[in-house]
Amino acid sequence: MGFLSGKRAIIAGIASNRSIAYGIAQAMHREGAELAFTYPNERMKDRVEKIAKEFGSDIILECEAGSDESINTCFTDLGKTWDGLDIVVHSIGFAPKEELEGSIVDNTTREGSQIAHDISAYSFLAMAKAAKPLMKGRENPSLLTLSYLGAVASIPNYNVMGMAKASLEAGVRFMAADLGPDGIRVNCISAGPIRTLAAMGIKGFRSMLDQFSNAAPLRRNVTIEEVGNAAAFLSSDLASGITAEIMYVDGGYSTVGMSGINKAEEA
Ligand code: NAD
Ligand code: 0WE
Repeated sequence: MGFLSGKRAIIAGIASNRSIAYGIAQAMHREGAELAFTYPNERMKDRVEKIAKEFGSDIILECEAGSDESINTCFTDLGKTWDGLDIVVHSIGFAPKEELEGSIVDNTTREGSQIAHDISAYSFLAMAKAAKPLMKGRENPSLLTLSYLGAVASIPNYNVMGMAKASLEAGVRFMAADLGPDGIRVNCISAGPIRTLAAMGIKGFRSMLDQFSNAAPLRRNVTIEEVGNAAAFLSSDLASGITAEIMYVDGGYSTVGMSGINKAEEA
């Protein structure tokens, strides 16, 4: 019996089988959770439906992170199928592409900043608001979101997304304080860079992966399977004492002040 058997989870943010949310679905499915999935718009519906089937699920619901109506309808409809909910996974991030290159001071716009914060940070709170009635009174319910090192340290080109992730991580702490008395835990995984759709077309991503694997204590990149396993743990009764946590699944990269000899020199 898996450590999530009897748990019901809704997963937002699957776009492909390379998505971090896909790795999370794999791990949660393996550990016995029942899964529901969201898609942002009609264009993505068929893809998500196919992936849901892989995990034995036919619960797919529209959830556009920028719309309260869409988010509320999603959870109201989920409540018609499930009488309770144990796990919410928010694996959504977005900024207009032009915001993610060059000088943050020159290139960030008020509108771009609003979009980045709305979709990447506020939407986690909006989903918590809508999910709360279904989660109250369950055993060890929990919310989980995904962040990146750019929340706490500057990274070339990540720019306004770093500001949005800082807001997301602060939200994790405030939401944990607020929902803790109801028994609801709120946690975050800060993942190392992974080649997903959201990483496609980011200039120099290849060299970022190389830099990362040269400097990280584990001397390699991390996978969606590894993030998935940590997510399954944090969402399980095994983590019943853990809330407001930002857990790094990054091979130790974030703790290195200066990296040692690189791979080329090691060889
Ligand atoms: P991905 O492209 O597979 O997933 C991003 C998801 O966000 C997609 O499913 C997309 O549909 C969804 N999304 C975007 N705008 C939306 C909207 N308005 N409404 C609803 N959904 C919307 O990429 P990923 O790398 O798996 O990203 C998942 C999360 O992980 C993001 O929060 C990202 O910031 C974070 N993250 C990614 C990396 C990385 O290197 N890939 C590292 C650390 C954290
Ligand atoms: O959070 C992310 C991805 C964020 C992201 C990516 C895109 C690309 C397509 C947000 N919005 C968009 N909008 C688009 O139109 N990551 C952690 C991956 C990532 O993105 C970077 C990175 C890393 C790492 C962007 C610049 C620098 C590093």
